[in-house]
Amino acid sequence: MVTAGRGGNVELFGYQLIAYLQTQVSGLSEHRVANIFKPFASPAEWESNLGVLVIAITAGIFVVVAGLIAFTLIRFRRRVGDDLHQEPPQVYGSTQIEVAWTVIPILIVFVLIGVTARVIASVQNASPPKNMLKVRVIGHQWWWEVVYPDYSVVTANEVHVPYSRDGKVATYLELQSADVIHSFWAPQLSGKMDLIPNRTNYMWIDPREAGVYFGNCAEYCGTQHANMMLRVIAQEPADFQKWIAGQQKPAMADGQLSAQRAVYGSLSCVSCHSIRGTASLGKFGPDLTHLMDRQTIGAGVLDNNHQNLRAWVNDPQDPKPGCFMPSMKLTDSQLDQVVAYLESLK
Ligand code: HEC
Ligand SMILES: [Cu+2]
Repeated sequence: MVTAGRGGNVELFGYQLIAYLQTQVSGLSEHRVANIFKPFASPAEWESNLGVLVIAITAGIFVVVAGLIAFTLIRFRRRVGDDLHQEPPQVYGSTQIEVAWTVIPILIVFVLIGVTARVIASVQNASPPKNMLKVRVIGHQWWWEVVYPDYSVVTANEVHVPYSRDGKVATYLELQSADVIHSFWAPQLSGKMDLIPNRTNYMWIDPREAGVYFGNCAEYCGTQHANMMLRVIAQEPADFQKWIAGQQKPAMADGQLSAQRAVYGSLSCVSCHSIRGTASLGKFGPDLTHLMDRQTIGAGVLDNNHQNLRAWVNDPQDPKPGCFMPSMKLTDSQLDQVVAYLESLK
């Protein structure tokens, strides 16, 4: 479901406030703190504008109503010397006032319905530009499979796309699920869209600036839902082409590492993970063909570096309890060899 017009929601306001304070305290970039009021793509911008309009209208109503209440409370308060046995003048029935307070709210509601419907329609009905890139995103408990069907590329948790300064390039996402319902949300690029089993949903994004846009699963999907993070990495179109060409290559087969590769190949990793160009053909977990290209491990739980990779392979249940990769109980030397092999997957 597209959530247009998320403004006026107390919870979100709290989230935005915290996000704002985080940027101030930590000096993190704005992309990292995914502020819906700082959109970087058309759908997000239209929705954010709508949110601001809704907040402005409802804030206007709030000021008028709260102002009248405050005025009444002060102006007509009980004062010393008031005769408590005498009723104030009673006023019954004013057609004019009743018509006004019925018609004005109805008009406001219809304006809000109208602008919201228009934004939803313009996001849904946008026709794909000629230069569109197709990316299939498949939600898994608790990671994202990212497929480029036109390039035979499969990766995980990071969606590389070309950026589009003039709106002439856009990425169309086909959203599917391998298990339960998830929801794709990169707040600075677009609204939320559910990934539903046995169904394909669509959304599109056209990030305007190169950079990393942070997102998360936005539909509770089990214990590690909060650690189902994603990154949209928008690149200069030429850099994107370079990236995709690199991804199309099969896995590096460094002759020096044949012993290490053999250790990996002898373990049951191969029944869950694919490494293109090898006999590791599992489909249950993320494709590892170009693992070292990724910034994180475990859908954002750990930065991708030597220490963390070793810790992950040693026991993924420690950084990500409940995740569907078991601790493989490797010996120290197996661990060293497997990690050395993984680190060659550039
Ligand atoms: C039962 C299936 C299964 C087995 C066996 C398995 N894995 Fe995994 N692996 C997974 C799943 C599922 C994930 C994704 C976990 C998550 O992020 O929630 C994963 C994630 C990973 C990741 C992180 C990938 C990324 O991009 O985040 C690495 C690296 C990895 N596995 C390596 C291995 C190695 C090495 C072995 C063998 C020693 C192995 N796995 C055995 C299922 C498995
Ligand atoms: Cu999810």
